[in-house]
Amino acid sequence: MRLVISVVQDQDVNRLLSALMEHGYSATKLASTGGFLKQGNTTLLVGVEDNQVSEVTEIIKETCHSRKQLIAPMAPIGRTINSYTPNPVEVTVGGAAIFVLNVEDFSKV
Ligand code: 2BA
Repeated sequence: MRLVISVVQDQDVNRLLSALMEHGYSATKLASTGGFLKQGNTTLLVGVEDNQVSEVTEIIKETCHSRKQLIAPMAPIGRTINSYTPNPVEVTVGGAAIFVLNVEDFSKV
């Protein structure tokens, strides 16, 4: 069994959850915050059989879009003076960051 952990943008999460449910997958939605932008995003946990990983990954790819985001000048993007940004910086966020972990054991009690 595998655990697919995906960090997705909030704008994509409802469509992604609907698509996962339509295909019969269970998912857990966690509110999360990106370390770089310090903005909200969503982390989904999906426990699947090994042979289902590619389908879940494909659903995530189809549903989650990349978006460009500007970090305003002067905004602190870290805790040190080295992360000070004098000019606007454009970053491309998403589609999704996907991690696939081996699951040692899974049970429902
Ligand atoms: P954030 O950490 O807020 O990052 C948002 C976007 O900022 C990233 O988009 C990337 O384009 C840019 N970025 C992140 N760190 C950077 C850095 N040190 N220097 C320059 N630009 C940087 P994505 O790569 O699509 O990531 C979207 C969100 O997914 C991230 O939000 C974070 O919450 C999560 N994520 C991405 N990679 C991760 C990883 N290796 N481990 C854990 N979470 C990750």
